[in-house]
Amino acid sequence: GYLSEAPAAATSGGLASERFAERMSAAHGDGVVDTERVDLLAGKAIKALNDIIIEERVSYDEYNALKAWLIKVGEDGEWPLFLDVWLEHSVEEVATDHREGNKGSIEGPYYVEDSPEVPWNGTIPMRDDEPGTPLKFSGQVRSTDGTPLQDARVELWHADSDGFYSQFAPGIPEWNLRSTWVVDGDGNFEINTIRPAPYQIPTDGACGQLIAAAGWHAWRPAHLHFKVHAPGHELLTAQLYFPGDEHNDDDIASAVKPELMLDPQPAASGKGENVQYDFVLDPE
Ligand code: MBD
Ligand code: FE
Repeated sequence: GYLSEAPAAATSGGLASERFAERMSAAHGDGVVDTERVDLLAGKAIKALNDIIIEERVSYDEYNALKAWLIKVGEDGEWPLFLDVWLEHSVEEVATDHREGNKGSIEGPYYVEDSPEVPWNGTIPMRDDEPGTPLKFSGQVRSTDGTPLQDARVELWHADSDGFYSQFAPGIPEWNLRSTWVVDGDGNFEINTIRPAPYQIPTDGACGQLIAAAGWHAWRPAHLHFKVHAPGHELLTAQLYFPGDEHNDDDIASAVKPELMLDPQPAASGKGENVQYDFVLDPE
C-alpha cells in the first residue's frame, strides 16, 4: 500500500473532532436543550455509573485511572471515535426501528459532506495506481412500494486497501474514495471503486489503550459507507459488508446486520469483482 505506518491516533482523532464541531455549528439550533430530557438522561447515566462503582467496589486507583483516561480521550480527539464505536449503534437502532425499507447502520466518525459528483456509471475518485481489488458496485434506489426513485442521490465513502480514510490519515488525496452521484432515470447506478480493507482502531490513542487494557480486539470488518437521499423519503445511512471477513461476527462497533451483507462475484473479465445491491427507502 501507500502508507507503511498508521496515522497517529491524535491526527485522525483531532481531525474527526474538528469536522464534527464544524457540522454542529453549521446545524446550530438543532441541539438537545430540553431541561426535562437532560435531567432524565444525565440523571440516569450518572446513576448507572454510581451503581457500577458500588456493585463492583471500584477503588481509588481505578477511579483515578478512569479520570486520567477520560482526559486522554479528549486530548487525542477520540470522543467521536469512542462514541461512534460503542454507543452509536443503539442510537441508530432507536432512530430506524419503524422502517420497512432498507436496514441502516451507523455513520461513524469519518463522513465528510459535499464529496465530488461522479456520473451514475462513473468511477469514484482514486489514485492512478490505487491498490486493491477493483469492485463494480451496481444497484437501484426504490421506494418501499417498488417505485424507482430517479432523483435519488447516493454518497459513498470508504477506507483504502490499507484501511485508511482520506481527510483523516496523512498523505491521501483529499477526496480519495469519496463521491456522490445521482441515479439514472430508472433509479439505477453502476459505480467503479476498489475493495476496502478492514479498519483497525488506532493502537496509540486512548481508545486503543482501553482495548489493550481490556484484552479486546480493535477491528471493524471491511465496509462501504453510504448515505442515500431521495425527495420525500427518509435519509438512509448504511454500511455494507463482505462475506467471510473474520470480524463480521464481532465488529467492535456492533454495526453489522445480515441484511447488509454483499455477495460479490468475480468479474467475467477476470479482473476484479461485481456486486449488486438495491436500496429501498421509506417515504417520510
Ligand atoms: C470506522 O471506519 C467506522 O465506520 C466506525 C463506525 C468507527 C470507526 C471507524
Ligand atoms: Fe468506516
